[in-house]
Amino acid sequence: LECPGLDTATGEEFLQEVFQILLEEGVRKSTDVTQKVCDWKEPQELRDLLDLELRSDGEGRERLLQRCRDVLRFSVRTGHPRFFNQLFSGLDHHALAGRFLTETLNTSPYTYEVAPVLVLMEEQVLAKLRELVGWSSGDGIFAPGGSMSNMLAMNVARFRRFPESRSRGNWDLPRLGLFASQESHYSILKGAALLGIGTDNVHLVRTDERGKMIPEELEKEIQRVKAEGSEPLFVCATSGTTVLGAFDPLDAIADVCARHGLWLHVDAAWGGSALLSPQLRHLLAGIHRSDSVTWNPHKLLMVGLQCSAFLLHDSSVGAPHPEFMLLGCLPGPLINFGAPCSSQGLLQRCHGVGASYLFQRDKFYDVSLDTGDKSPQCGRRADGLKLWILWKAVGTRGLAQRVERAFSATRYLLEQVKRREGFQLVMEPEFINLCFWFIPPSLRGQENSLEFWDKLGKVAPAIKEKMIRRGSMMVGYQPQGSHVNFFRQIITNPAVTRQDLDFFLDEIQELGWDL
Ligand code: ABU
Repeated sequence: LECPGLDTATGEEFLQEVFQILLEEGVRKSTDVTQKVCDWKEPQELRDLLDLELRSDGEGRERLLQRCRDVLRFSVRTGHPRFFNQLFSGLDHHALAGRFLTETLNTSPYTYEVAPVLVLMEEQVLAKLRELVGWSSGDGIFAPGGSMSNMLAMNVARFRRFPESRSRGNWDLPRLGLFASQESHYSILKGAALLGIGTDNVHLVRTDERGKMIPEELEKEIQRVKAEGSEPLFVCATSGTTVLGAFDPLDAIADVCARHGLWLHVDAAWGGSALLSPQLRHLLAGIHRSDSVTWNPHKLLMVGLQCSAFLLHDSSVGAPHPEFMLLGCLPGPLINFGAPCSSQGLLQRCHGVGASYLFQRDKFYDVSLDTGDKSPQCGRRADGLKLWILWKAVGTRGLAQRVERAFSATRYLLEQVKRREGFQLVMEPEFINLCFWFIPPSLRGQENSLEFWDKLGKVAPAIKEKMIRRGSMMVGYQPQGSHVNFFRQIITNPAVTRQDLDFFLDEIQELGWDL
């Protein structure tokens, strides 16, 4: 113990080299259109190549640097202009700088004392997102992904209606009813299971041919569920569904919720960023009438995984949950020394426990900045910093341009899909999700035959396999409702050019030609 147990000089030299590798392989090559999007290996081949076994002795510098290169080499280049596989893609240098800063700081923004800068940035970013929703007050917290943000919404909605459920659980609650559209994100079902509400109590409301929730069907479902003796609680509307990119009619849904006194949550994980664009924000008209919103800037704004904001309209203050006070009075590991907090926001009343080792009330600074108890998490990533730095770099206008460019790129591709023989739209896109089939020459003209759709459903997976093995690009496909497998093209990366989009269609045509 006489000397430090870490060799910092060698560590810094190693890091210098890793930074070079990151810049060369992780940033430059990963975004270079002349490089492959992925270097496909079968799992066992990759296991062998990576030499994954963890041994008793450590390895030398050169070997470790090679391992760092291998991580980048054999991973998918999500920043590549021809990676269209997910709702996230691209590489923003400023946001990446934010991610480096976050990683280097290695702290959790649960208290101001360990993360002063990050807590204030998070506060600012959340306030700005709320302002774009149309709220002048409220609360919020960053969560690990949109699914968790949606689950927070369900939990807060239940707590507001039944505050005693926090301590007593679900056992003496009425049977609750949750409502979301047939096209809603699967996290609503997962959340219902996780919170003990039960997936049987999630009522999937019919959508129209564009994938939008039908408000009259919502009304009918609520009436039906009430008649069966359940208590409707929560409606999740979706602004930008995962596959079709559909936007539910928020104003009409808000009317239904107001009539029945239901919590309205908007899952705008994907479409929320349209609020930045004066031309596109009409897609979310009525969002200001909601109680809570999920918004993932890591998708369309290219902030980097992960950055999911849970935004809450409620700005009521009240006494902490009795449990919070109780823990402050009893001896035990969670004793909260200091004066009990007299007023807390809904998020903190719902989740706060006041652990004595983090949230002491007798600190010398404004403890309302100790925001960690608003979250069910303890350790939490500081996901606001990278968005703050990106916002500083490009401004609100730059963020809006990013959204509008993605929209324009989709319109260009749409025109090309309509023009080219063999490409067939699933439907006119409302947003950035372009859904289409490629019909190989062997199937053309057979649209009325019995096997046509069966055979067409096998085309997208076959083309996808070929493109991954070739490493030329990546795009997602899925079946949806009565539609057999089709491609879902998503362009969020501003590095994508018209040439990339032409290449995209040429490549599908080439890979699917002989199927
Ligand atoms: N949360 C849904 C994201 C899935 C996708 O990237 O397609």
